[in-house]
Amino acid sequence: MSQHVPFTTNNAGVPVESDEHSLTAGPVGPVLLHDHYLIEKMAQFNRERVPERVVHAKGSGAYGTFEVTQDVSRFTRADLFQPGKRCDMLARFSTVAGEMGSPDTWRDPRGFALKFYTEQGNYDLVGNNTPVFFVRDPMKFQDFIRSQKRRPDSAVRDHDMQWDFWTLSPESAHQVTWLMGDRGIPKNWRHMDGFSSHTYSWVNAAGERFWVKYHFRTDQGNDFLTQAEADRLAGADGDAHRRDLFEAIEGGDFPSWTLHVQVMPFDEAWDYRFNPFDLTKVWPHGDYPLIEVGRFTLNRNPEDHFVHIEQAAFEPSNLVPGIGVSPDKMLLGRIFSYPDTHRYRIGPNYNQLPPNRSHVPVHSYSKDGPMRFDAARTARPYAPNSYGGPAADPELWGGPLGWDVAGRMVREAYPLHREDDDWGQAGTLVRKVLDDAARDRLVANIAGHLLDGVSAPVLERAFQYWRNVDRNLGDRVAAAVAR
Ligand code: HDE
Repeated sequence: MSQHVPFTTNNAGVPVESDEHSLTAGPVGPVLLHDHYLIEKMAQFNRERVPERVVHAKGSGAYGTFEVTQDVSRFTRADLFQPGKRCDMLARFSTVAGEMGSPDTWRDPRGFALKFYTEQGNYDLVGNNTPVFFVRDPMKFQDFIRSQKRRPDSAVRDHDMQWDFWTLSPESAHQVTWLMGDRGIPKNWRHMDGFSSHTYSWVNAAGERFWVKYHFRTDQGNDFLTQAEADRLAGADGDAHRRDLFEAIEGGDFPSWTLHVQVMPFDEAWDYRFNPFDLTKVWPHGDYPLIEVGRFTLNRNPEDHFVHIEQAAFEPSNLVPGIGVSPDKMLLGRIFSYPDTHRYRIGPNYNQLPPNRSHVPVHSYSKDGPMRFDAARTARPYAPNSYGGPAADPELWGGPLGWDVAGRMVREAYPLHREDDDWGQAGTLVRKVLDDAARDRLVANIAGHLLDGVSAPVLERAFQYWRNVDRNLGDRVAAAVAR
């Protein structure tokens, strides 16, 4: 019994004459230019790619649902976090430095990008699986990334370059300790936590402001791969993490994460013992305990990876009423950078594409541009107008969300707090959080990395870097490299 299959059409819906044979002048004659279906196929193929993300190029994701489980309305008026609320969402996980086809199990932080389709538009939280970052000023980000990517001459990655940058940037110590430890290669994306990393601000209905950090704790439990397991998988199955997430969801085993926040009262920030906006620091849970907010569950694979994941455009600038930025310079830099990259990578109308479309009506005044899909919502495309066009409603935001600023313009480090040093929290992680076995793996991972092409004077600086984190750790690394 023959199954019904649709007949092939060209992109305009017109039935095509053949899937296999181009139009020629006789069986041995030249291919004819007016075979426009052949031309359409070749031309479309040449345009199948959009530029890959300059960082976080390799990744994948899924759709899901976020639901509030606890009442945090005393801290924020954000609609999506009010008791009883649920919303659709999209998550994308990624490695940072590798290209689109790179192995999922390379040692690297993992991106943890979330988009919540709220009743007040899209809210994006674009974090990592680490609570801290390598640098604390957006001015250093491009240099940092270049030190981790390929050399201009050989086009291969170079550990000497990586350690050169790290050892000259002591603020990287905390994040590099995470990276070289077990969390540097999660077993898969389902078995890792996610963090906002940055401090954000929240404001409640009464106008009281708070500083918050987000923690998404995996309900599957944290798990990791050893360097040897990861190296094997990198060759055997470069898409191991992609495959794992897709197959888990396909099989009905839906992964979930529980959202907690740390909340700092607004006025405590200014004389806290270290700068609470410094992205290289965590807030000790003893000072600011975790408060549960809700849970998200991923339950739907995208029907088309390119449409829903490659074209997904996450942007920390997508903030909704009740949630604002903080004085974290990295966050402020990112507020500019992401929409800019989307306009370049996908096009100025990227917000009309399926993964990026708001689930509530858009009443913006923007119009036209390449690939415009939505008609302008108003016949009078300017504000203010007296013909019923959209008008901003300041009440929705309840006033500007920010902090008082004064002073002259400077290019300086953050003002010093009492405990701002670069090594302390990395040392605490090594001494107090890791057990003996995890410390042994940390030494082995660092030494293995250093033995792969790191030379003097960078090597000596690397030993000192680890001695600064923890004297004993540094000595053990030096001994392991000398062996
Ligand atoms: Fe990103 N980052 N980043 N980043 N980042 C991008 O945006 C950038 C930073 C993160 O799954 C880019 O769409 C700057 C911290 C994730 O689509 C780009 C700075 C954190 C993703 C960009 C940072 C992140 C990106 C590349 C320093 C964790 C993938 C393509 C000021 C808290 C999102 C794109 C996805 C992607 C810029 C630092 C996380 C170029 C300038 C810190 C998860 O715009």
